[in-house]
Amino acid sequence: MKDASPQTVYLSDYTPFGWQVQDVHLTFRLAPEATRVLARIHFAPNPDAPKQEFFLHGEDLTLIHAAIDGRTVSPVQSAEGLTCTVPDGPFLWECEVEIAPAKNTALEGLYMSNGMYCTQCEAEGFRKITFYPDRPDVMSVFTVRIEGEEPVKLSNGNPGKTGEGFAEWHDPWPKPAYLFALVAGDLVNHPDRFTTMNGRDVELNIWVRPGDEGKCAFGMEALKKSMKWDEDVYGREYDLDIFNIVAVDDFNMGAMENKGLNVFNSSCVLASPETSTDANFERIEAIIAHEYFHNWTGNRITCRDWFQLCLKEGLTVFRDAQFTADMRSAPVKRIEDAQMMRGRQFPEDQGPLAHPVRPESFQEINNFYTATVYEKGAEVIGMLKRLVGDEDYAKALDLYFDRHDGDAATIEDWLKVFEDATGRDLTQFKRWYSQAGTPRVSVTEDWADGTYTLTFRQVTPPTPGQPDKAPQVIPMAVGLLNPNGDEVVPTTLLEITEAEQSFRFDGLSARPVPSLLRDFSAPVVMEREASAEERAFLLAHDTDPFNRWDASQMLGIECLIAMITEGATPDTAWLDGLERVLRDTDLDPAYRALMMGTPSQAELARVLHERGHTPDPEAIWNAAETLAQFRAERWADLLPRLAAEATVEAPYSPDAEQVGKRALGAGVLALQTRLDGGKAAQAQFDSADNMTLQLTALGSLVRAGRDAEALAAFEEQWQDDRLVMDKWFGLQIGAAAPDVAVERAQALTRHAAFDWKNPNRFRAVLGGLAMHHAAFHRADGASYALLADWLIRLDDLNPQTTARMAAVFQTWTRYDEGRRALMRAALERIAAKPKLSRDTGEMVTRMLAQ
Ligand code: 0A1
Ligand code: ZN
Repeated sequence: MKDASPQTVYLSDYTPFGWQVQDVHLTFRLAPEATRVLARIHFAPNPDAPKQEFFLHGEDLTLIHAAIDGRTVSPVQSAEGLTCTVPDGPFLWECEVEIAPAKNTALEGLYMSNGMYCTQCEAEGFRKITFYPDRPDVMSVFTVRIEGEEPVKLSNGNPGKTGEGFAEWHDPWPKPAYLFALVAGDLVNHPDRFTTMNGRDVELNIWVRPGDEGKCAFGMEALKKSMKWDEDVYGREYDLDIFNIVAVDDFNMGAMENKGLNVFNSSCVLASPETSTDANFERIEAIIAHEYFHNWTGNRITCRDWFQLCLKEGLTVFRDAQFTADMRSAPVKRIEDAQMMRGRQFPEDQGPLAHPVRPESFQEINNFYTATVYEKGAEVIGMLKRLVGDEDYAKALDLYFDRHDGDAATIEDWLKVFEDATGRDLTQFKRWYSQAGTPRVSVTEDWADGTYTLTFRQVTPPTPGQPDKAPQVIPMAVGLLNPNGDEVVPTTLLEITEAEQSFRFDGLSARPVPSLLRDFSAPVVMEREASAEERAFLLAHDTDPFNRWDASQMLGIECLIAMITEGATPDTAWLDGLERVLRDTDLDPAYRALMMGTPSQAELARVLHERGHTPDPEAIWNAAETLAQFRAERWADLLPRLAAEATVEAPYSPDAEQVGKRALGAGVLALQTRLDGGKAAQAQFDSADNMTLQLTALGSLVRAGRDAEALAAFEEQWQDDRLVMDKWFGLQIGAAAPDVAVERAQALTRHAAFDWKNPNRFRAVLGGLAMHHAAFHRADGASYALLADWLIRLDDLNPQTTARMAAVFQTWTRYDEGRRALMRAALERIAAKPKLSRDTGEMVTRMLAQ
């Protein structure tokens, strides 16, 4: 029997829409409170669909008039849409509705941001614009006319006629409604051009509010690099005469790949050295690439239904990761991706919100834009590529683009392409799409007569709705080192397919030290009782940069866990081994900066929980502080040397080399501040000529509790820059001591510039608090209560952002009884809110079901 809830949608219920949409003509008469949308749509019966009632989605629309083939009709309306009697053959549907973009605070459909009209239609926002079969497998050619006084009026495709008070656009590529976009406002552009591999001359623009023109150059370069890379690496060429990007201040997510008209959260496109950090620059480059790459993986080949979301997102994240690895450092990118998986996806996969990469049911699709669909979805593609090899991956992708261009495809289509291109049977591999949960892989070794045997066992713990799991295909990249540190078996890919499976290595002269899961070759947890000596050996000798880093992380975790659970002192053998790595000037500073980092406190809580302990956030905080102080003192001689290496003499550039140096410098400054009470940080703050140095220094001053003057100076300097002020709001919570962070957050919610309706600002403050492990889990529950208060308040206005942020409670069952009760109470309070949105309702119900 199905879920009692009537709104649950199931993958197994998929039925094609009964009509094809031959073309769509839309006219928008813009007005903030009363925009009129006129639609003329040609429908024809779909021969491949079962007979069905004619139903069009529509929400929050005032129907003014509807006609079929010129004759007025009176459809039956509900909260979800309308039904209507229609002719047996093809017909013309005409419809006029009224909507109020100025009142749209949910930021879905057509809304206003700072006086500018913009749209967000993924996943199901188009139904708030007009009545339509708002599903990704219904694709059509759109022609759009925008009428309004705004100087700039944009939509998808190529520009058509323009004149006094109107602009027309035509998109020749059939697309689903979720890729529709419209923007109108007082905007200025940063223009450029790109010539494609077959000589198409493409006009490029980044459109921004007047005053922001100076922050577009980096994004434009990133766009051109992305266009070139997709041609060089995937053979994919751009397919319109124009490509527009628009920066919007109020946006629920990072950006959106609307055909020919990408809309970006301004934080993900605007950049200047004075106002953006290195991390901002890197993120902007990656997101511009991601949205651009969607043109082929998402737009030209789209998803049949929303259950297939990973088809476009997993692949596009995988492609943007390849791009970043090519533009910057591959090992650094791989380590950052593993950190992301462990920090964000593993907790999801191991908690009440766990779901397969391709979910099988949902109530609100907006709740499934998750780390599992995106990041694990990308990891699954990475595994596939490792298994079939680079050449066969390229063959399979060529076949995918050839076979499915213009389709709304499924994961079955995707896997079939690999099967056909390589002759492999991917039946078992497909479990990566259907089974939720993080596989745990344990390993035992055997050594006899020159033969070394590794025996792996895999278990995937139960997840909601999936008590039993079958073994998955795990590509395990392994290398073997001799006791003298030489690599005797270079990276070899073992294919684990059984619950328990052994692999033999013959002809070895000595018992080797294994380097397992090299390059993070599968998104699994390795459970291996390795000795500290063995890890220290890998830290010193492993040729795999990921595993070298991971050896240090594991030693760090063991060290902190021993400090927390046994009151041990810090592991000096680890720190000395690490110091040797940090002193190795042959190693890239960016890599050494990552090496210097210790596991996050949330990560420690997760590992403690995995090992059967109840994490104590205060004890974790104290251990992390003690270790940091210990490192600072032990490395007192090393720090000035690293600081010198980290100094950049050249003018600021966000290139990989400079970014690496500054990252190393930031690690040094954090420790230095513990020794000098903030002197170096203050000097850096006073002299900084770029935001990376300024913000790093401010963070250190906040951590040292010497921040009053610097915070005031920073506010004074940047009060007119929204994106910089988001950093100011976030940092003074994120870097604060746990006992003051919640009061700070509370005070900041009363600050005149706390515009809680802006998702970036809301996230800076409330998200900043939730990301601070020790502060969020303060034993008195003050943070839980504050979060719940604000989520309840935001839910009426913006369900999507509320629901996403509610996930901060997903780990609630890991903690002690007191905290559990307080978090449960917070969740129950949210659940009890009158008129709770479907988005938030689904999230809290899933979390409380545990
Ligand atoms: N497809 C976009 C992300 C996105 C998803 C949903 C949105 O609104 C509900 C907005 C953007 C991407 O992957 O970049
Ligand atoms: Zn995407």
